Amino acid sequence: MNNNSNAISDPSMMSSDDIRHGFSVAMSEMYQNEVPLYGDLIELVTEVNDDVLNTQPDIKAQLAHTGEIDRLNLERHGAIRLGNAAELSMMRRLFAVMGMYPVGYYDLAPAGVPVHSTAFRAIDAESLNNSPFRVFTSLLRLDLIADESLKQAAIETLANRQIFTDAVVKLIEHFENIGGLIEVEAQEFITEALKTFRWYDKTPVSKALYERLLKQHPLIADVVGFKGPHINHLTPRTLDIDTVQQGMQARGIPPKAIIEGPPKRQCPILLRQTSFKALQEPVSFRVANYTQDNAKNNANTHTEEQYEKGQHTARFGEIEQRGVALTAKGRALYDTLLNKARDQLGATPNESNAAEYYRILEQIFAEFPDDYEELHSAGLAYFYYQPVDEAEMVEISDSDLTAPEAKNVLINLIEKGIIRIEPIVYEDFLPVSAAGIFQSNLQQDKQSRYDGSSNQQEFERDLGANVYNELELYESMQADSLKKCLSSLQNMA
Ligand code: OOG
Ligand code: NI
Repeated sequence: MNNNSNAISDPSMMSSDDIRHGFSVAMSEMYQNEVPLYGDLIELVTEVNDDVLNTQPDIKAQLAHTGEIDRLNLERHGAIRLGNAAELSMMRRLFAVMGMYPVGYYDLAPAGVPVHSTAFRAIDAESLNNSPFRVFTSLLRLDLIADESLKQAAIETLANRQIFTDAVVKLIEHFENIGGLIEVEAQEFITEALKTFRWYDKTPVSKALYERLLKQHPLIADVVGFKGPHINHLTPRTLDIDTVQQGMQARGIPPKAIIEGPPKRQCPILLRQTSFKALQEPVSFRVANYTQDNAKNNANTHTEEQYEKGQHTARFGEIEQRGVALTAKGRALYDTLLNKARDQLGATPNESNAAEYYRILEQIFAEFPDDYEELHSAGLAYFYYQPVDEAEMVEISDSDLTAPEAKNVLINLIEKGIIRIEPIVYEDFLPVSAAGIFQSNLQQDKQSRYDGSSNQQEFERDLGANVYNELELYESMQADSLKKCLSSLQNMA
């Protein structure tokens, strides 16, 4: 797998980072046209971010040190839902053209959402800064449907659809053979790939089948009932999610009840998310089902397919605030505290108990250190190590840095102001939050859960590849930065 998307030797080839960037811009334009409220949300987020950068110099300096400042306005993720293994594995190959690889495994079944998921994204620090675009990609778990005849109908419907154009498949194969695309090919790739993600309001299924699917689970209707995996939301990154949440209401953008994830903190951790509620959109359900051949063979046949009107609720907009990535130890603490807060609330957080939920959350998370140096020394979060430009140089010998004292040597250098730590931003997702986002947009209040056990191996088999472990990626980003930092200090001394 070509992980280093910048290392393309042939200069006529476009870098995967540039293709991803072009695709992400085109996708955002398309979605603003399809869902104008998303455009309003972007305006609001841009205003709030500019305000934070102008009034909080520490945050601005930190984003400048990590290189994130340049990507802030480009930043977004999207989400799609796929129907079967063939779709998932071709999607993996499509994303690989753009330097996006599957990272992490999320099992949503315990939270009552019949999917399991991964996130396609760039994996090295430089590529992420060039374009952080990610796509949360879910695969429907039809094995969790108990109704056998409905399951069969769903499987057949999915087998009959082709979500990729012939042209994009050819370009993917060409990319795999040659190792890159030249600019015109890349442009065509973007245009053709986008067709997979656009909205088609004419359904390939009848209203009756759609309604049976809907009753089983709204998510199943959203996947099986449509021609393709329409992008269901895009999500810009904000530096102040609480302000955006309040601002949404004022602008007539209806927000979901609560912000998912950790509470508001001085040093943000992981990911906080909220969304505006999904729109009710008009769709046309197929009535007659004349094939092309029928139409040709019988001149009297009415060649126009017939449709009846209906509606569907699926597409929305989301915002996220990202914080530092947590180590396994930090993540375990996060999960424990989040569960404690939810147990104490004793219900799914919603409109009626939102204030109470935030109060409990803040009180329980008081236990989570809220200071970068403390998070670092306690081994709870990942950081970049950077030499401080104006610092007085010291001599560090390699033996100082051999375990187990190395961490103390480092902490000492940080205290002396010789090395600076900067948070490594969390690039991934959170299963409990994701379930909350799904649920708030599915018009389904009942909290169900599926007991079918989580199966990463099955997911990877359907994907046709293993997913990357996100913790290993952060670990190696941190280790790389330490190596660079120390060698530059040693050179200066
Ligand atoms: C995906 C929901 C999860 C997130 O940001 O956690 C998600 C979906 O609704 O398909 O996007
Ligand atoms: Ni999302």
